[in-house]
Amino acid sequence: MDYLITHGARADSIAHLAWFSTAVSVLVILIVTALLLVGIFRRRDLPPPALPGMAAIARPQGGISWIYVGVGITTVVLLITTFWTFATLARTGPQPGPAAVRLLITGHQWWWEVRYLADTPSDEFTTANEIHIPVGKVVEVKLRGDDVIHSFWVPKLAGKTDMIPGQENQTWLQADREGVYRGQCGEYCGQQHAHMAFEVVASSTDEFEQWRQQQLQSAPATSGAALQQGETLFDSRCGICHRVRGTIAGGIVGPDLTHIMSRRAIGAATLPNNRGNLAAWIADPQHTKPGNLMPRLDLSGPQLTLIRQYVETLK
Ligand code: HEC
Ligand SMILES: [Cu+2]
Repeated sequence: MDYLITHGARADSIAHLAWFSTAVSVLVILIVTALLLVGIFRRRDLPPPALPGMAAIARPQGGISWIYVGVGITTVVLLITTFWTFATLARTGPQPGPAAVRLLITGHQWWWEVRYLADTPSDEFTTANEIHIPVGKVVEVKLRGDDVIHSFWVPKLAGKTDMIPGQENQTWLQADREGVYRGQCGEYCGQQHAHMAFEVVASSTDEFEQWRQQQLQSAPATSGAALQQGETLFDSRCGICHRVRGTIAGGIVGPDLTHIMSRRAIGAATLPNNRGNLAAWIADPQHTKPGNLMPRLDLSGPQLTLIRQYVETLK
């Protein structure tokens, strides 16, 4: 989350300006403190009092020149900061070239819907809370808000852009090196705002393409009585809110679960995606993320196991 050490063109120019203004601010505090201490402790020979017991009123010579110097230095520093800010805006605003990947990201309380856009509809798909991008390529990001205002923020790659209901904003990203970058909602949006996070996985073009092809697939048909039972239960208890492409589960209230097992985390980067956390989440999502919009479904132990086993096939 450290925004002063960045790994993408867009965040880099913001970071340089941030370092400059931080350095200037620290310098100003040091200089003012030093001058104050000098003012306090410097001995000065005052003229003798005109009346016994009274201090003389005297205007010390040369004080006004400090004001001129101070105003001069401040003006220069502010002008530098102003033009540097203009230059940074010019560099970070417009997208630097054609996009290799186009995304439409919608902020929901409290998770991220991520749609990969394409010219051919069959090349489009929807996922959630984990964004894969090819390294070194420009990624165009359209942003929408579903319920309240959220803000899309990946500190190491780009500054914040708001996601506003009824309005489409646009931003772009570019990662200079492979890695996993954490993103966070940057605009207070309710009870679970702090647990509205996501991850950007930047990988080589080949790896990205492999991931994309895999995400385009529908869920495989289930085989075996237990898994089929799990799927039926899932369809009736979960399918109203979650979509699993290739099945009758078609809900869009919650994240698309077609490839949930390919994701590193659940609950919008709240818990690592492993068997224990997955079971705990399905059993009682309100325990780990109180107030989130997936209700506790009061499943029996065997039902929970059947559903969990089915969900684990969604790779
Ligand atoms: C009333 C709608 C609703 C129902 C019913 C529902 N969910 Fe959810 N589910 C959600 C919402 C909303 C979220 C996102 C919560 C968040 O992260 O804030 C979610 C999140 C999840 C996640 C985490 C996904 C991710 O990418 O982080 C899993 C897994 C999940 N649900 C499984 C299930 C299963 C299994 C069932 C059925 C037993 C179920 N859900 C029933 C609405 C629902
Ligand atoms: Cu938010």
